[in-house]
Amino acid sequence: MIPHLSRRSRRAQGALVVASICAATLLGTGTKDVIATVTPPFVTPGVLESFDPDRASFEIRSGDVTTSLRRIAIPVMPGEKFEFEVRESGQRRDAKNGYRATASEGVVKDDLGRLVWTAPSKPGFAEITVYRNAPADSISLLLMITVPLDRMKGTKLEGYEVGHYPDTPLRGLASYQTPKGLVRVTREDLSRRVSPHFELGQFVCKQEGTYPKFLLVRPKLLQKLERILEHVNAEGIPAPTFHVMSGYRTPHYNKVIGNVKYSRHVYGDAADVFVDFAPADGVMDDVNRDGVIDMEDSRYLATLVEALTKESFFARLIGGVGVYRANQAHGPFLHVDTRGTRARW
Ligand SMILES: [Ca+2]
Ligand SMILES: [Ca+2]
Ligand SMILES: [Zn+2]
Repeated sequence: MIPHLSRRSRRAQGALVVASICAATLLGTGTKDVIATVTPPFVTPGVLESFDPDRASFEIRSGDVTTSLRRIAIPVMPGEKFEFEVRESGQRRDAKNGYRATASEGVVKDDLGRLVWTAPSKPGFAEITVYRNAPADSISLLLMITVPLDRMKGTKLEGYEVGHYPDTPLRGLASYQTPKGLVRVTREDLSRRVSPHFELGQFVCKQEGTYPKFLLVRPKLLQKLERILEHVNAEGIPAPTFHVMSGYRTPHYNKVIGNVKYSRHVYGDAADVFVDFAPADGVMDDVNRDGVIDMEDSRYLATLVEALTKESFFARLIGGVGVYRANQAHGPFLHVDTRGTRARW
């Protein structure tokens, strides 16, 4: 026992032990949706005081993505001209303001603060770091140079089953256009950090198959997950990351599991997530602290997301929120996406 813990914390620690035993036993009786009972208080408020949102005091803007996260992954096509700018207090900044940018491959050209970097012709990963001198700060961009989808042989990309994207985008919407390329992922790439609290491996499709695998993860989804995670921690629910039950899905896998054709998962901006820290047992934690793990925990996470929609920053990440109950295959979870329009279910 750590001596400086308060009596309340000690009690809570004891509860955690009890809870982990209970949570390991799935209940076969009672309410169908309740998968486990726990002894409250299940989650100790403020356990993860060390949670750091890892945001810089300036922003990077590229296209419709504006972010202050100190790390974010962005997919680009081979040879694509990637344009971005540095912004602080709503103004574009450049070298005169003490900013500089370096790239692991190639050079970042600075045209009066309009920064341009040309992606290599070979798929893989590259990194751009933007530094500010005083006060010292930086943002790292992980550029994921994708493999063009026109290199598919039948329904496969380098032997990996991708399947068919819908022939026409839903209602002609740009967000439902077939992606131009997918990120090639080897086993070594799984631990690549795509944002402060998420790794590439968390978004790999759950389908069978050997490496390399292919996926897509969009920066807006990462921004949304990071903001929700920050808010969850601020509410006293300890979560170093989310358990991503399902991130990217190939159209092939999406069809196999019987999901709707136009699922946001195949477009790389949806994730089915839950908090799984206390205990980390592959099942949602009792985040609403009512002593049971059920759909109400998903619903509670949804209310936290709802509260964020009032923020102008979060409004740019608008999309779907779906609350799911447990079944034989999985515990309760929350679906989030950034489809561009509001959707709730
Ligand atoms: Ca858990
Ligand atoms: Ca609960
Ligand atoms: Zn989903």
